[in-house]
Amino acid sequence: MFNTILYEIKDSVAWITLNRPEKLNSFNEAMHTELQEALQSAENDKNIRAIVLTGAGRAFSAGQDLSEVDNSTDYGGLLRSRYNPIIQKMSEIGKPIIAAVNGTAAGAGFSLALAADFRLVSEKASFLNAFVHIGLVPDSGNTYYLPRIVGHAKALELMVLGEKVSAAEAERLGLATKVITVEDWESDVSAFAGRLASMPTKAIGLMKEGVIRSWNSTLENVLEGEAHAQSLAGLSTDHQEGVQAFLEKRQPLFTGD
Ligand code: T3D
Repeated sequence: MFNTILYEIKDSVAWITLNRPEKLNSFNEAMHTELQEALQSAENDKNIRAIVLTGAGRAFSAGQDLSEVDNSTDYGGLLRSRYNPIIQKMSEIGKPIIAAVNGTAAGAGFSLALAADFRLVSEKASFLNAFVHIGLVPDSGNTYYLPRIVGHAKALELMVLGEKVSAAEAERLGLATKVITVEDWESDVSAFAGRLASMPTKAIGLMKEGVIRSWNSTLENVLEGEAHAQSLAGLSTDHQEGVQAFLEKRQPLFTGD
């Protein structure tokens, strides 16, 4: 049903693969629309408890399809209508999102990876804040997430110099949750996604919300936010199961409820 992405569900995990390999999975209008639809569908489906975003072929994504823009393009409008809703949605989905960065992540492709909750990075992948090379500024949440992940000075350096960041360097900077060898790529990504999909989903969703809220809040507001989130988590079946399992000295079996 999609032309520019693949959407598969396996064992409570939604796998979304950007699928324009001949263009290094750069974004055209159809891919924006389809990614938005896929994310919405993964959010709505109660049986899905983790989402993996990855790319077909040798790239994760090279950002905007530059053959689709010219000097009449309304960049601000394009961001507001196509990229920003995707980045916003990723922060709102109460389920863990993993960017499985299989290859180059450049421009808005880098931003997309930053907006995920985890970045599993292939040893042959790299990150490139390519915007400066075409006289643009980082967008799609890049100026929000990058300094929060690597710190102010490093973020500005990556934005201004636009140098390639290898997988090893990404791990050193805290950009990569884990670097994975080519041989172990599929099995390790599946295992990590499966692990997240077996965890207490509601609590994870509340953690995502709490961490984002903390950046724009006072301590007082954060404390109240935590109390509110804990009341919700405390009502979940997974919480009851977690306590019961602890008391019975067994592993918990979380269902996401
Ligand atoms: O509102 C707005 O629209 C503004 C929003 C902007 C968001 C952005 O993302 S701006 C940044 C856009 N992206 C870039 O500037 C990255 C451009 N690409 C590159 O710098 C390089 O391709 C890479 C470093 C990513 C990879 O280099 P390399 O040497 O491995 O591959 P390549 O040979 O450059 O690319 C392979 C093919 O993919 C090639 O096509 P061909 O010659 O085989 O027919 C190349 O043209 C195509 N390709 C790569 N990136 C893009 C692309 N085609 C269209 N758009 C691309 N972004």
